[in-house]
Amino acid sequence: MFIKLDEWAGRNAVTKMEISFMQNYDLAETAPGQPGYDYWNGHFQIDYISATNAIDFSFNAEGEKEGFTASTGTLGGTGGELVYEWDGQEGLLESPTLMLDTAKRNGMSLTMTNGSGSSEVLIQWRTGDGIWSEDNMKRFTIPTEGKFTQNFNFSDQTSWNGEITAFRIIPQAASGTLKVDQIRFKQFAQLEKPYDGNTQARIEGGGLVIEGTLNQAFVEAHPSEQLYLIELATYEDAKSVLGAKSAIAEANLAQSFRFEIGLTDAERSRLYSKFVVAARTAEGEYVAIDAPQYVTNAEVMAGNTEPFPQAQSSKGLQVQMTGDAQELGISHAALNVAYNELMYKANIHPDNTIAYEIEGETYYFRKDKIERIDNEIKSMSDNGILVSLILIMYNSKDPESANEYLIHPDSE
Ligand SMILES: [Ca+2]
Repeated sequence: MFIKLDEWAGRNAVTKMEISFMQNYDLAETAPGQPGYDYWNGHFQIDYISATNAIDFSFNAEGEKEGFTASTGTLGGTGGELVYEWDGQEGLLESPTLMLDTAKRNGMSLTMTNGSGSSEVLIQWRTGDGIWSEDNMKRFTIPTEGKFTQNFNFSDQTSWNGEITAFRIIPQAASGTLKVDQIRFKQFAQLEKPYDGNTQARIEGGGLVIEGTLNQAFVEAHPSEQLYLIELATYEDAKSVLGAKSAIAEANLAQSFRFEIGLTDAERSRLYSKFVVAARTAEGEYVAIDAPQYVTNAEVMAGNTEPFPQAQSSKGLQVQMTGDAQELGISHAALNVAYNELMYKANIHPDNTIAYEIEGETYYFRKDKIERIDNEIKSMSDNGILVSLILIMYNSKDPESANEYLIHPDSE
């Protein structure tokens, strides 16, 4: 609650403040006998009262700077904006004293015009200890022209903690103007802590190489430690499963690292796996240094390296009747393929089955369905039509099909 006193002549001679509430000032919604009808049953608490010249950080009162100060240059409140001009040395804007609870507000939204020419701005903050520390800063990229509203999210900053007592806006230029139309403190979605390194996975010399780099600061903070390579299945969520995994390789924790592993694990190919490189906390928990990575150059394994064919024209259709498609003279066609119709869950119709073995397991495809699709595709591709397939998994409960394993139990 803000009580504006600036136009009150007595504002410089306040000796006592009394706060009271009016009882029963409006009984419109209160029936006789209910709490509040003839007595107060509520709770009244004041957390703090501060005398400040901050109004609402909208800077809409002409000439009002709302308690902001500048280290150099000129500062004024005009046209609904806090206008800062500086020239010759780097300046900064400093807020009045605040009492901002970081548990309730993890960022701010600024509407401003950046006339500094720089595409960056630093926001610095001071907490209860009163120190302007280099640790209490975050750099943001901002537009260099036009008026914009941007969210400045500090939820990834461990030093945005406790009570913020002031903040600074530090433009990254020796001269320019900054016009601040409005500042709002807000609660944003939690930002993920940025990763401390980066990783790539690729096929090299018939094996797999997972290599990358770590930030210098991270390396210095973890002397003589190890990095761990962890293999995950496509569907596994690194955050929830990492703790239960064992590393498949280790390397020294250094600014650059490299793991070399086989492309297969016994019979199983690792082409569909994703790889996490992790360090360990003092408690022994894995901490990923980058997001999980897939192999990025699987094409080096391809048996067929013909270039992708070019369609003769842009004319194309999603096709139901392949005969029609040919008569219409299209150059490419899309065919729906109902994947739920393609497999048996066991070898229950050997006369109508194409068995396919991979990684020691046999899968049973329905021969009639596969041959039908094959015929449809061939009749079009023989006529120079480029065919694309749309794989669709219908939620069919055919008890002979493998659908109970193919359809996710939570799907709708
Ligand atoms: Ca304004």
